[in-house]
Amino acid sequence: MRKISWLVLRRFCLMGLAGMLAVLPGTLQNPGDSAVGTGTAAWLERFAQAAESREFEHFAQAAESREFEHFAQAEPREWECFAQASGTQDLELSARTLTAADLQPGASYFEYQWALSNDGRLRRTPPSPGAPGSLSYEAVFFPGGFYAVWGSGYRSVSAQAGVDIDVQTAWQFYNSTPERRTVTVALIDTGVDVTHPELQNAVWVNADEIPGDGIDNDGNGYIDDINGWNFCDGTPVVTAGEGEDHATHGAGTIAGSWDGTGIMGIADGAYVKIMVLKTMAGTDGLGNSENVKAAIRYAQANGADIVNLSLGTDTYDPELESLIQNSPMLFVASAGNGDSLGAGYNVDFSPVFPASYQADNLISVANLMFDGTLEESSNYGMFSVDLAAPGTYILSAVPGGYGFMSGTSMSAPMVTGTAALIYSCRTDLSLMDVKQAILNTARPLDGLSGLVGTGGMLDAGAAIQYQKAQ
Ligand SMILES: [Ca+2]
Ligand SMILES: [Ca+2]
Ligand SMILES: [Ca+2]
Repeated sequence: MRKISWLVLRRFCLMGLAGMLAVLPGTLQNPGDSAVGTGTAAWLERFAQAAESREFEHFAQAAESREFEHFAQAEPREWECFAQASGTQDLELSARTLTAADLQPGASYFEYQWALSNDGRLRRTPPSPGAPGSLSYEAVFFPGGFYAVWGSGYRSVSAQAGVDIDVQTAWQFYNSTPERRTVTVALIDTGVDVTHPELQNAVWVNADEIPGDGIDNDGNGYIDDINGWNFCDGTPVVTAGEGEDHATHGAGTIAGSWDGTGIMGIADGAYVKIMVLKTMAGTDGLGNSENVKAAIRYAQANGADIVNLSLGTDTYDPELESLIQNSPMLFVASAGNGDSLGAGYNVDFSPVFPASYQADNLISVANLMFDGTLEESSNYGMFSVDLAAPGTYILSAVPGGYGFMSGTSMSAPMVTGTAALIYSCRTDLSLMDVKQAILNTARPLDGLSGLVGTGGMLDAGAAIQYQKAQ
């Protein structure tokens, strides 16, 4: 078999999928994030085998004939790959994903976390013109070696040193403060790998519930809900085994362990606890408003402070809006990943919910590229979107390992993690103060001017030192 040394994976196609499904009434979804990482090894193997056989031609032809739905339902990752290959005659197939050689067990991966500390070395090559009829591609270079190439159509980007959330200043301040408050963060999302070494000590535990006895010990209406609830299946099993890279990744960004190995979460998992509320099912991460509303009610009734909503729909639900507006919790929502062509759009005019709901306790987040501009696929809006945060080539936990993912679904957890870090050590601030701290200290960037309300990006180092106006 041909040696696989590159990976072709175009975000465009997941966008297409998201755009197609977004019109279904009442359908919520994770807004089209793309992903590659150690968790995708099985898929890569299948891709490699298919590429060696007639099967690939079959898939490519079928994709051209627009049997997209079939592939979306059957094998989304294959669909994504084969669909983007359609129309090509001379496809160069090569793939290389992060391996054990790149990410040594026990090593720190902090240098890969440009969102937290950007030294300016990360770059994306110009798309190669390629041979006629072939895909062009670009490589993404991290210090220590490239990890992947992505599909055509994206501009060349070189990182700007310092375009990061300045987490080190935030941690320095955090470590200088004497008080800690326990903060519960509800992740309304897919399930989470709660046994992941990055997360196992940061998962919320319902202290009033005895797991596995078939009794609702705390009388909250949910039997054996020890880490949260699976609203898709009506069970306490929050690790259900599919599509869980999405929420596991977000959880790692928020509270990945500070143990010197793997990634660093923004907040301290010793005090910030992840309540897992699975509402999004399948590898595509699809859900509905009823489950999201039930999850919000659960979060509020069981002590959550902050709710991360890396999901969206174009269907307005007044009950959901009212539920958010009248909640004491702070909500953080993704602005969404653009249209079917992967182009970000203005959600002031074409709203994405919950990001476009008008609520004092809601922060909506766009995706910031590592050169300080808005990512091409990120939605925006002066009235609906508050600020941008890093969301592209984000390394975090995925079931069984680590992976890079991109999208506004990765941007929202940056804000959620920062809010949790601040709220845990700034016992003088309310959750609404924390929102003001984050918005009032957003770092203005020319590339964000006129696109998001603050015209700026998340600055955790500044936000954590925010002084309330007297
Ligand atoms: Ca219970
Ligand atoms: Ca029980
Ligand atoms: Ca770690």
